[in-house]
Amino acid sequence: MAKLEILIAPDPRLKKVAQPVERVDDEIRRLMDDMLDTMHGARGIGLAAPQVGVSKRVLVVDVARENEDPRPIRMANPEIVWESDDSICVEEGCLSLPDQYAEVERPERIRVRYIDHENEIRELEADGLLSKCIQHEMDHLDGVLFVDYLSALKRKMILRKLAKTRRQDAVSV
Ligand code: GNR
Ligand code: NI
Repeated sequence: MAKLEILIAPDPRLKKVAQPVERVDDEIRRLMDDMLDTMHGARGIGLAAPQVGVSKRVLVVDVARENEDPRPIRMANPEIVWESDDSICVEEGCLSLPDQYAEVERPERIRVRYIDHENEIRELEADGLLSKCIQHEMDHLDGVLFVDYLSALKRKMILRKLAKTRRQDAVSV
């Protein structure tokens, strides 16, 4: 497995709508494994392919705690087939928006249909952190970041701060 570079906002590649995969073959399986490696290395609980510059509808999540056995989930072409009427507001972070956090309201429970790493169609019902994380990753496949749920002013402040940090990093190396 290989670690990939995680794109940081603002980056136009994070704003694109990703393409469905035709089938999960060795190339996609390898991408999923590399994404899990990258995500675990960055101590994240989820990662979507656009975050590593691949415009495909592929995501991985693992909400196991560090003292628990890993529980990786690999998904291609995920679709929400049901969501609960009740929603909850939880603070989110994003590996593409380092050190930025904000509360986002989303449906509490979802049922998602996807293609797994063996190219089988599966369904999964999720609540709690897993539900939040899958929805956050699915947003990435449509070019949506959690800052897009904030006011335009808050979003601009966060993106300007990140752009400035990147310019400073660029001169100091
Ligand atoms: O690591 C992550 N933590 C997190 C916390 C609350 C809600 C969503 C997330 S996903 C994030 C990793 C990431 O950026 N995935 O795209
Ligand atoms: Ni994210």
